[in-house]
Amino acid sequence: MRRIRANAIAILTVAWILGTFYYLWQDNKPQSSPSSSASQTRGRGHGQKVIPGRLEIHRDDRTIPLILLGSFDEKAYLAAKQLKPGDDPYKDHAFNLQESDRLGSERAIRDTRHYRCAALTYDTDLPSTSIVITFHNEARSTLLRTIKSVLMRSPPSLIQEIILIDDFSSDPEDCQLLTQIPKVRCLRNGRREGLIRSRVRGANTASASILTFLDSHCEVNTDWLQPMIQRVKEDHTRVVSPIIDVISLDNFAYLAASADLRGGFDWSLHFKWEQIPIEQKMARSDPTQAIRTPVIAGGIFVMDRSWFNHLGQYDTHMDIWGGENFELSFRVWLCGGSLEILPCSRVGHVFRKRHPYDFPEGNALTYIKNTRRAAEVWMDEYKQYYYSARPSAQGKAFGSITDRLALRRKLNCKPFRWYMENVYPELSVLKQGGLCLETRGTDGLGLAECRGLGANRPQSQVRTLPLEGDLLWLTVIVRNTSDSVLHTLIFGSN
Ligand code: LR7
Ligand code: MN
Repeated sequence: MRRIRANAIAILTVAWILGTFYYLWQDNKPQSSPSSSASQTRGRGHGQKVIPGRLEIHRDDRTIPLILLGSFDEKAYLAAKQLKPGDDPYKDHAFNLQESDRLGSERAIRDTRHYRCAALTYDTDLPSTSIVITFHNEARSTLLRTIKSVLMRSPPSLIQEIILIDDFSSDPEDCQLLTQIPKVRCLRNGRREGLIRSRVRGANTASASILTFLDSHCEVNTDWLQPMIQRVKEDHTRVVSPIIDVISLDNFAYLAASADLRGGFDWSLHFKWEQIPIEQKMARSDPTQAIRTPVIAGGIFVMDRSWFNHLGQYDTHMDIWGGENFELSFRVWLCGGSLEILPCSRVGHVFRKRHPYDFPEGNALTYIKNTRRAAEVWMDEYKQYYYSARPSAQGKAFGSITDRLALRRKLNCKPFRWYMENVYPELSVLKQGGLCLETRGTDGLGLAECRGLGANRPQSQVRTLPLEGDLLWLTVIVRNTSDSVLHTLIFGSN
């Protein structure tokens, strides 16, 4: 009896071991069925999810491991540019290059969307997009991570191509070698053009009907693309942005940004994130709903290609960096379109504290030239507030705007007053015309009667302009000559 029981246990044990081996073998066997397309997975289990640590890329309806990314040799690409011991890791890129290099190119990041986003569905026949990424001396590891995150986290059928515009970086191979990755193309500028002309060049060569712009140090998150393409497909005049998450410039942690923000600016045309107005916030019952925004940050957005061209692309007389986001935003709103942020689309971006590259004409002059062009073409009588907030802009060269004014007439765009009343009424103007804003002691600021006239006015006073309209609130930022903020004061009417 005992022997029989012992034998039975032994047989069962052997059967169990054999069964386990068979199961594992089955599970690891390469799966060859051609019909199991997008839902095919490799590795343990038969779930739909790709397991972390063995990320895969979906291409042409087949599931292939990322290592098979064309003939591209990732290791060699990254190894060719290594920090040397003792090098300052922040010097060339204004972020911690050592951390970026250490991370690898295909890390998992947290899905930062509201949980209700995961339940949304999108049309199965969404049009594909051309991704346009311009860069000047971007770090190889951040550039590659941008591209790989796009390939890993987008439905392959939606990615027509990834167009890199190398804006005259020191090493042409930074861009060129990446064309070994399927779908990646590279255009190199013969001289430094700046991001505005570079993006236009990219858009002009794009073949998909929808354009997607990205900075060269991003990481796109789960299902980032579908919500944006869906909104543009439904109405081609919409220009849409994701919520832009923060990638730490120090440790490259991926941090969720607040979902309650929109793009705004002050009269000096400085972009800022601001709270959605309280009435709008209270009216939002659905956290997945689009958020109307007066301006977009500028670097990460999706736009119908014909609409981009119809509206006059960008002002190509703007140089290097800055101001193009205001110009595009004003133009979109005033000429029949709209701007929105989609909370179910998330893209991480490395925010920096300084520009890691040079401006051939200087940073301040370039920003003034670009923003002056935006103000002169689009802001009508409101441009006076720009000049009062940025007195140094007066008299600075900004080139001819004849073509852009003609474009504005041709497109029959609305006056800036319409934008002020309907899109951004929160940016109101100061009523106390004729008073002077003065510094008081080391950290105070206030309105007072003007002392002295013209050149005799004390340096501590700036004259405010006679303004119309109701004052809701106004933020006054006082900067010193090197653009550091000395004071920030908020005036409210009630
Ligand atoms: O001469 C240049 N040529 C380039 O190709 C200068 C820059 N570039 C590239 C650069 O490599 C990068 O990929 O242009 C891109 C943007 O430059 P950044 O990353 O130095 O700019 P930013 O992130 O500080 O600036 C924001 O505002 C800019 C105004 O011109 C652009 O619109 C950027 O695209 C924009 N970035 C974003 O919107 C990401 C979110 C940040 C915010 C707010
Ligand atoms: Mn950037």
